[in-house]
Amino acid sequence: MTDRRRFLKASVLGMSSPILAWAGKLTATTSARMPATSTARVVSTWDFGVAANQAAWAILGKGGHALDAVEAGARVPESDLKNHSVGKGGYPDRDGHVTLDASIMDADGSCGAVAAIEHIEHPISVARLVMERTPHVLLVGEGALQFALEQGFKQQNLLTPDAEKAWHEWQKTAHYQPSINSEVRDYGNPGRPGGANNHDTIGMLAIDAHGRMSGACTTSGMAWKMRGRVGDSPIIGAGLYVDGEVGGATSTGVGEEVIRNAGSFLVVELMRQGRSPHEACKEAVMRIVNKRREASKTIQVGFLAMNRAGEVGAYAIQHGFSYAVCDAKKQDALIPSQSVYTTSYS
Ligand code: SD4
Repeated sequence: MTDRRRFLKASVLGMSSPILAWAGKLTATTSARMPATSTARVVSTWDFGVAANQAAWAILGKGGHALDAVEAGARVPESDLKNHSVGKGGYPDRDGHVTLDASIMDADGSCGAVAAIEHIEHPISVARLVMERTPHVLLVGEGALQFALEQGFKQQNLLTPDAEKAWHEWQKTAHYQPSINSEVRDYGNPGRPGGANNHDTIGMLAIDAHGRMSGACTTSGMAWKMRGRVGDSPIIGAGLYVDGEVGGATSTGVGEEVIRNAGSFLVVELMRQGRSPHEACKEAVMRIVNKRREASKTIQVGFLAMNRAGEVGAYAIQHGFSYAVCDAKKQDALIPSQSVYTTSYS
């Protein structure tokens, strides 16, 4: 257990820390009332969101643009070789290929994405260039790689020895069956000790000091997936959606369920209708659960949202989802999300 997790766990038990008091407000049944729009803030999924937020804050704290902030933040887990769910070091598909998905979106609806791109460490930066330098939204596979190389990105091997070893271990018992639900054992464990199926996406949302909102999402997708499988993360409206007039949302977990329900778009539309970020995330999660009661017991989906006033909310199917919040007052807060199932699955 990391020091941070230990601290959070101790805090949850002791209910004494100021961070927990703040977190408690954020995770109350309605989102906390947050400072005015002009106050910069960045939020990210999972514990590795803390480091990503700090990179984003280096830009936001100086009055920089939210778009630059989320790109810089997303690049942190993309380069973290210990993170087996994002970027370089990510677990491969069942044939041993590391394929990456990423999307980026700005307040005015501009967006770009890449799916199933290989050999490029920073798909989020390629996604940004798809947005800025092409007439398209989404490039996939070979074409995405070709575009990245044309733009000067370097081709490299993303399959690290650790990830390759885990893939070989998986092959011993998996009978070539693509993975989809096995991650729940780790999601169900708040400590998530980093087992072979430990798997999460980073989704980030930022508001800068000028009130501009942007979002980013990047992942290596489900470990041991079928070759060619693409999840929710690069699909605008599924893994990420931002509307500067309302707010933004992003997701983690089983992408197929998020895509089926146009998850992040749904969260933003619910906020447009007046729901708080927390209420909107909860309603989107319940839409998935109510459609697939039995299946939902063994899968994880989590949504994270922030509205244009800077209010933050999250909700997940399984216990164990967390999100990081960073602003001028606090740089490293990690907050447990509420969930449908409140006890550990495993
Ligand atoms: C996907 N949503 O590819 C991503 C993966 C993920 O936790 O978030 N896993 O479906």
